[in-house]
Amino acid sequence: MLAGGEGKRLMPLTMDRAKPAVPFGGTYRLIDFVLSNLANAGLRQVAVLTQYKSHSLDRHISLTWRMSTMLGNYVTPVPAQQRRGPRWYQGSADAIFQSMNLITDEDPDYIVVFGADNIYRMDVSQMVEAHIDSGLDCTVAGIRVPRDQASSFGVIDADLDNKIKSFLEKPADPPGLADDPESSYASMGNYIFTKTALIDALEADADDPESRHDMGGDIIPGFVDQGAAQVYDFTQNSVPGATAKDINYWRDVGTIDAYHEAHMDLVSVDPIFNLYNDDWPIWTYPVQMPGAKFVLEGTAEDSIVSPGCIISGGQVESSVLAPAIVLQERSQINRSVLLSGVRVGPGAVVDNAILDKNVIVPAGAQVGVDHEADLARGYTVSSGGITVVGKGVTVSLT
Ligand code: ADQ
Repeated sequence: MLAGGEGKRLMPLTMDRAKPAVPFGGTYRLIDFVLSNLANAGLRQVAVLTQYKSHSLDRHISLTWRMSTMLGNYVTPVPAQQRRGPRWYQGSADAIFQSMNLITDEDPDYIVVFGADNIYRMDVSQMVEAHIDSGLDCTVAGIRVPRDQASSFGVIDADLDNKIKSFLEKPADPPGLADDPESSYASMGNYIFTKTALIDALEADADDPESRHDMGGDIIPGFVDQGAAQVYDFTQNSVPGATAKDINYWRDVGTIDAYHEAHMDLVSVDPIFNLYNDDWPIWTYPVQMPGAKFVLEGTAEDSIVSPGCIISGGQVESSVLAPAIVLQERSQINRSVLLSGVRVGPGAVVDNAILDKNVIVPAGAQVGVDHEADLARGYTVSSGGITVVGKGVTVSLT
């Protein structure tokens, strides 16, 4: 698993944590989704390659994802190895290259290389089967996305039997599909390789002075050039308990707007992504806190409120509250995401905002109501109009 991404576009949420460790959905971290998909599919020998600000990620993995070693299962964080001299990983391919001893020690037939920062459910074993059946060296998971968003993805052109004809990493002007010109076929950043082919490709890449050592930019196009790559269409995948709405839901939450929007997908009455599917659970660290408490006419509508929260006369609408948040009388929280430990004082208003851990919104303060005022106070405002307040900040009144 690749979990060393810096997540610059999620700043300030990634100021002190790796992108896969960013909290999501109240009680989860982004990495829990892919690890749940692997674990539920029976793939339980997982090395998580970390690098950037990995402390909270390491802690989360070792607390949450301990597995029985007696059965040969493990999820291990692997810090940057600096195997090729004193330098960090240069790109995602270099991360795997430098951790090659993990592959040679285990000696598997196939290697599943997945990204760590997307929200979705997937039965990965179905993709493994498709890879084995094809006899090809490389399988890339693909999904249709609106063409105007496709330039942040690898874009695939495949023929009718799924063989990839071309792969363009983040093209400025992404090609549309023949049967749907306003959509493009995007790589989900999830790959399966036949072991020997991956080792050969990584060794050749390591010696190539022109390469940026990136999986999407260098390794996948190399397999495509050799005619050795196929696409696995995500719409072929199904997990038990999926709803008509959330079957094949997949979101890259790499920007503030996408992160906020994916939270809104959780909280509608008929959710676009259903966290409550027990047939394909998303696992995380269990919160050791009492249930959320509502007093003094505190209410929450179309919202997720995590354990340990006290809604003391506040009003919450279309929002996601992580554990241990306290809202005081007449406070209003609307279309917002509050991370753990946030305190909101009497009469304060939080609208279309993301408040990182332990932010304090004092009595009468407003966030997300006036973007000029938010920017003037040093908060981030996304292009989609979402205000983000960084960890531990006390919001000023003006
Ligand atoms: P990006 O997500 O932009 O595009 P990248 O930043 O390389 O690509 O991140 C991919 C994964 O690798 C993430 O899980 C990240 O945490 C991890 N990663 C990045 N650098 C790393 C490093 N040095 N060490 C360890 N892990 C690292 C990719 C593909 C696109 C595809 C999108 C889908 O390149 O083709 O469309 O994912 O989201």
